Amino acid sequence: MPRETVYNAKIERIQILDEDGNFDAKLGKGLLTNEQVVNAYEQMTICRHLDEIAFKLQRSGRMGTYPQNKGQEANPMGSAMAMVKGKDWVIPCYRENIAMHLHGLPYHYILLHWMGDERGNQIPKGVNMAPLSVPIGTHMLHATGIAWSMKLRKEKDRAVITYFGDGATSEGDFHGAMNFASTLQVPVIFFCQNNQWAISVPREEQMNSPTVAQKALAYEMPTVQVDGNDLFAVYKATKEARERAIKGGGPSFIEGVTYRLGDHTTADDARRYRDQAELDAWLAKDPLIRTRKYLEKQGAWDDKKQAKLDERAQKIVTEIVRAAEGIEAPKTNDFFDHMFAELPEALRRQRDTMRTSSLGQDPSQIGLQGRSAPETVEAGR
Ligand SMILES: Cc1ncc(C[n+]2csc(CCOP(=O)(O)OP(=O)(O)O)c2C)c(N)n1
Ligand SMILES: [Mg+2]
Repeated sequence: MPRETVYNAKIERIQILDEDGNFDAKLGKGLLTNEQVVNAYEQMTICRHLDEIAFKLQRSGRMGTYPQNKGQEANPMGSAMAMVKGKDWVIPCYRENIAMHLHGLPYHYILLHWMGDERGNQIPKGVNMAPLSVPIGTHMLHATGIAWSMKLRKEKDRAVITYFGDGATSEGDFHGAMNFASTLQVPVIFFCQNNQWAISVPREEQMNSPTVAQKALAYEMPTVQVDGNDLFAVYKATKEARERAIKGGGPSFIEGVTYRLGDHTTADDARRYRDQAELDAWLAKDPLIRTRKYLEKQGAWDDKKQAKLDERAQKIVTEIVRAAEGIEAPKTNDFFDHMFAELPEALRRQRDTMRTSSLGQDPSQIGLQGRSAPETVEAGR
């Protein structure tokens, strides 16, 4: 038996706009108009303002917890621009505020989610999106399922994009979603935001492969690595993946290499496990600075425009916070009203008595007659 190579592979990396604002005119030709880039820059700036305010809301006790998007904005921005609002589906993780907003979710829904208000997860009708997902990896299966339904229903010209982190690719759910998507050849784009960290675990400890993109090779999926802080590269890769998907070419994988400039969440302090030098190096690669440099070179941006934008962003963010905090208080009955078509008897009693123990729910029992139950009876409950 001879020895022979049965599989050869290579992973391409795309970068069009580097960190100094240099633009690869050949690769980037005709990709985005200045108007589109200005709009993207404005969106990313508004998102950054919101991010900073959300952090302060948590610190001042007005929000439970919050994961900053800071530094990663070009990934969701460039990719969401390449998808079609109202047609495609977006299945997010929790660092894709811009993508959710661009595809129709009002920003205050995201704040409500992190304030612990379920209404933040109630996606408005007509918005093709799942609520943001904190359980790592579970939602990628939903993305594959939605794409499968598109295929079964013979819905042309639609695709799904799902976002997840580098750490999520160590989950079994990730591999299940990838395998089903590949064997069924469904129109889904797996977009990994490789931000180098899974809470305090660095990428090199999380996986032995030098790229995340190569994980898709096992599923025979077209796969590419892009500079995830480069709006143009992200847009190009996603556009190509979408075109392939709607032509029946099946799923694709994109690794957007970026960096989490903030802590994992407001419950974390990244200074305890990562070097300031590493953070400084990535601060210089910030997608907002880079996009602004590009626009300035194009003569499409200046300090005056920046000052106006910052002022506008502040007003917009103030309105978003007002909408979230101004929402009427939920009714206690809401707990019961949205889960079952017909409320089971035990829950009906809980609702009517606001007590959870079967003893307390029965008004004929001592618990509701103002007398406390004997120790021995209570202890058995
Ligand atoms: C199923 C599951 N396991 C563990 C956790 C706890 N957890 C929250 S975020 C996180 C790390 C995720 O890292 P990554 O996928 O790289 O996303 P990032 O936070 O870097 O954007 C973990 C382990 C969780 N939320 N869900
Ligand atoms: Mg990560």
